[in-house]
Amino acid sequence: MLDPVAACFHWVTFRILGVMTPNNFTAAAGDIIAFEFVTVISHSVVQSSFNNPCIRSGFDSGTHIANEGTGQPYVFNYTVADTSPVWLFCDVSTHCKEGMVAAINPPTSGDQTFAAFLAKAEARVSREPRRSRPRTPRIGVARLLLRRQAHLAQVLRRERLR
Ligand SMILES: [Cu+2]
Repeated sequence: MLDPVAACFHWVTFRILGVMTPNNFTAAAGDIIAFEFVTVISHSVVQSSFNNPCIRSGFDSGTHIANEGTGQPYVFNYTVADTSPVWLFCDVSTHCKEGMVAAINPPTSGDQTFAAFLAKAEARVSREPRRSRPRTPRIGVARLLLRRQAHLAQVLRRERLR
């Protein structure tokens, strides 16, 4: 939990491995959430909805990395309007369905908790059928070269027999 005395300013840091830290917390109207982009891997913070965790339906920070050259974090500030839940995700690549979501003021009970939101985001992965590729025998380059040599030798032998 964040210190309620310092609750007018929240820092949310993006980590490389798909997590916003913290990813679920309470904030009061007027509080500023500073989303801190500290990695060389792009992330974003985009508002979504509980029912569609990975679909934009509100503000969008744009895609950011740490400031180039200085390595200092790029900071995107968001001011909390009221205490109703704000659902968030990163819209870069597959980060959302890998669990890169967050919520400001999510209900702590009922069916719209942060855990339910996270499960919904990640469920998008399991619902997508895994593409099963027909297995083609993989021939290493060395074996391929050996085969080619054998073939050439055969051709030469045939030539000599003529
Ligand atoms: Cu991301």
